[in-house]
Amino acid sequence: MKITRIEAVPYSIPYVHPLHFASGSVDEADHVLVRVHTDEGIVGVADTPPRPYTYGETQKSIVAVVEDIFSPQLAGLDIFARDRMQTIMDRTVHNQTAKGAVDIAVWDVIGKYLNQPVSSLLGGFTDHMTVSHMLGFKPAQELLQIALEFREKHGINTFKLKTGRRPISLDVEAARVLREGLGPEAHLYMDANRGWSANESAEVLRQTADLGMEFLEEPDDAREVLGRRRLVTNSPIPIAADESAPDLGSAAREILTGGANFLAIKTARSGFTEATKILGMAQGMGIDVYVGNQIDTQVGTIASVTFGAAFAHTSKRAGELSNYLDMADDLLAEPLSIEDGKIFVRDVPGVGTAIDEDKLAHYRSN
Ligand code: MUC
Ligand code: MG
Repeated sequence: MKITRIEAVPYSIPYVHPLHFASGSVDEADHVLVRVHTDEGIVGVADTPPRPYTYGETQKSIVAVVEDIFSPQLAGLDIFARDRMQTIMDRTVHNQTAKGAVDIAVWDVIGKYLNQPVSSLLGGFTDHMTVSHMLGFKPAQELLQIALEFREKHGINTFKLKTGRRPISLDVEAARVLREGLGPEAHLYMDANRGWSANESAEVLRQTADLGMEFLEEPDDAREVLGRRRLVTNSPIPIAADESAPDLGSAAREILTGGANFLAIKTARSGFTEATKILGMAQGMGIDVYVGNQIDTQVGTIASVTFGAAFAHTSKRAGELSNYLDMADDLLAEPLSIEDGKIFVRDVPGVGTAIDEDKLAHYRSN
C-alpha cells in the first residue's frame, strides 16, 4: 500500500479557558488536521498544533510544508517505510509538529491496514494512561479551585503548574497554595517555559524546597549552558528538558552535557517513530521521562495516550492529557472521557482518531 498524497486542513476552535504561560498564550486552537491518503483508500489522521514561540511553526507554515514539501516527497512510498519517510522529512530542518503529525497519521494507516490498535503495535504495555492536568497563569486561589474541581470531577491528582513569572513570589505562592490545598498525596511539578534565569530558578527551588515539587521543567534558556549546568548539578529535584530537547539529537545532547536529567516526550513534535527512539535512549541511560503536552486537542491527546500506554517507561508516570477540556469543542467523533484520573487506549484499529466530518466542515478555515 502506497501513500498517494498528504492533506493539511487548517481549522480553528475557540477556547473556553484560554491558557497563559511564560513563552506565550492560547485562546484559539488554530490547528491543522493532517490526513495521509493511500492507494487502497485507507486514510490516516493526526493533529498539528502550531507553536511559533516553541518551534517557529504557524498554521500557514504547517499547511505549506505538509502539502508543498512532504506530500510530493512521500507520495509513492510504501506505508511501512517509516524510517525512510523520517529520513526524507529530516532533510527539511525544523517543522517539528508537521513531521510528528505525518508520522502519527502513517501509523494510523498501518494500524487500520493490519486491523490492530497502534498502541499494541508500538509496545502494548498497558491499556491506559494516568492523567496530569496543566494549570496556566492565574491567581493562586483560582488555581487551587480549578485543581480541586479537576480532582472532584475527573479524579485527577497530578498537576503541572505553569511558572516563570516575575516576581518569582507569584509562582512560589501558587505552589504553596496548591500543596496546602491539595494535601501531601497530590503530585505537583512546575514548568517555567524558560521564563527565569538560572539564578532565579535556583532561588525558586530554595523557596519551594518544602513543597514536594517532583521536578522543574525548562526553568531557563538551556542555551545558556553554564547557568543550566550549574542549576542541574545543584538542584535537589530533577530538571526536565522540554523545548530544549524536541528531537533525538537534542535530547541526547541535553542529557550528555548536563543540561537536564529528565525528559518530556511529546508525540505532537516527535511522532511515534522518533518518540520511540528518544524513549529507548532515555531508558538506556537511566533517565526518567513523562508524556508532555502541546496543549493538544482530543485528536492529539489520544495519540499521546496511544504512545504512552504502549511502554512501561512512559506509562509509569502521569501524562499531560486533559487540556482539551479548556477548548469549546473538538473534532473527534467519539469524545474522550477521563475516568478516575485515567484515559484508556481505544480498542479499535489505528490510533482511534475517527473525525466528525460535520464538525471539521464547520471549523475548517478554508
Ligand atoms: C509545555 O509543556 O510547555 C505550552 C505551550 C505548548 O504548546 O505546550 C505547552 C506545554
Ligand atoms: Mg513545557
